[in-house]
Amino acid sequence: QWDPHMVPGHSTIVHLFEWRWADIANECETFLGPRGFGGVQISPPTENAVIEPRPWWERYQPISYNFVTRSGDEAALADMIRRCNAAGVRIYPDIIFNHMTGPHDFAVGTGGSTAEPNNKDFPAVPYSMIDFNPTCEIVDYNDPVNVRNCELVGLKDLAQSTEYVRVKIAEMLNRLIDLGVAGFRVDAAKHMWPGDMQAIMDQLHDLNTDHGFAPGSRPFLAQEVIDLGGSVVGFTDYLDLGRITEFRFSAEIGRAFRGLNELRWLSSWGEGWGFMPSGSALAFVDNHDNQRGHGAGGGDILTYKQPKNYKMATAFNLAHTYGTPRIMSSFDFVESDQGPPADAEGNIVGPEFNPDNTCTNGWVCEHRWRQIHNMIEFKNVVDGEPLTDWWDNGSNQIAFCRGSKGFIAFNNQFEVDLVENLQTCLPAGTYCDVISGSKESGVCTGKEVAVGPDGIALIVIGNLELDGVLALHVGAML
Ligand code: LAG
Ligand code: CA
Repeated sequence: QWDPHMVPGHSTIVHLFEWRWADIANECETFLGPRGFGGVQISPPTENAVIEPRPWWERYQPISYNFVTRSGDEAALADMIRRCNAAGVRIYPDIIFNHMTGPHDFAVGTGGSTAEPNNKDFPAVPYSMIDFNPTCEIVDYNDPVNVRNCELVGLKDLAQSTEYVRVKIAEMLNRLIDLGVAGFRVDAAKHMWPGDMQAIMDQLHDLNTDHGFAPGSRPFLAQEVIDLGGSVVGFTDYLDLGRITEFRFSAEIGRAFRGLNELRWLSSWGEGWGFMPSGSALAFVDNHDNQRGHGAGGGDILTYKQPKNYKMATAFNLAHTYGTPRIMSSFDFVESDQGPPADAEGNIVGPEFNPDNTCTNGWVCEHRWRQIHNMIEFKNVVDGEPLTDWWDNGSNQIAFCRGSKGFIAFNNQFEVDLVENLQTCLPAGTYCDVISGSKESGVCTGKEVAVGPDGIALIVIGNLELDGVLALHVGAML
């Protein structure tokens, strides 16, 4: 299902990677809801195997379907979903049902459940040997049977072809739907047969009308299918089920905003680049895997570690009409396996906030960067408007309008300023650039731009400025 069921006036999913449920509830009420964010992708809520020294990826190793993790227990999860929905923010849990935890003789979970993974014995679900595919390793990505029925990095591969396994998975998803989630991010979808996934989805409840969903609403799906083109098992198998991660978006936007591909080529961005149809795509600059070299996308993925380029790429994603955008919100890391900020007992230590809204305690909180959350507002203001009036300088300076409601310009030209009279498509007046500042109490803390009666304005982005982007919208008219 393709509709994320967001509340009118809201858009965009933010992945609050490894956040605790209680912190997400507060974030919905104090920041995300008031600023028009559409929803949160949350880390997996199902109990996972405890792996020392607590890498982030232990959460991709389920041991039971109890909702108890380092992010909190079921009561905290339920409270968070209820409060986020009340704040106008939807919740999309990351769900792992391709596999259970991997090659260990004995494992203990974050809720105290135990399992003998090598014997495929998971009494807390319960699953036993007959619920798994025979052991084999994924070695050939051009063989659909190998990709779907063998083990991904040694993780015990569930047989979704059996009715018992389908029922256990559907029961778990239905408990989340009844708690009020709007849909799911489906981990490792590429490693499951589309027909088996369909059979599971057919067992799901409609979304819970007590949380404001229209009667008959079906759960949104963001299926994780890594497909950079040219593979035998690709996204096309999953088009009938729901949205799909468009990894070529991530790889190509990274190349463009690193200066490895001229921005002028972005004039045909989207299907024109061979991407999947806009209505099928989840569009992202980076995700929790490829920001640290896991998953796919190559070495040119942009992350918070390249802030200027990253803010430009994110602004482009949020200004463009292609796909449903998801933005990443990270914890700071040095090692790719490193887990979230935690105390000596391994309890996650949540973020605290500086006066300028940014995070402390080891959390990066890209979604709280002014240049990013102001672009969420831009996206909401220009909702439904077409992309028009593309301009470029034949190289790395570009601009476009969103109908008569928004205008954005980028300067990625090496050592050259952008100084041009450009068509903004906006009504005449003075506007606040929401990248270099914000409109606060009627005053602009950044650049002011005067738009003439013909819609033309002098646009200036110096090549040494902190942000190579300038954005105007009718909500930031002075
Ligand atoms: C995904 N999408 O399809 C997730 O986005 C990705 O983060 C998951 O891998 C993967 N599928 C399986 O759910 C992550 C890490 C892996 C990690 C795995 C299981 O990227 O590195 O594997 O979660 O925790 C780890 C070790 C492996 C080991 C395996 C089993 O890195 O070396 O073989 O655990 O013990
Ligand atoms: Ca599988």
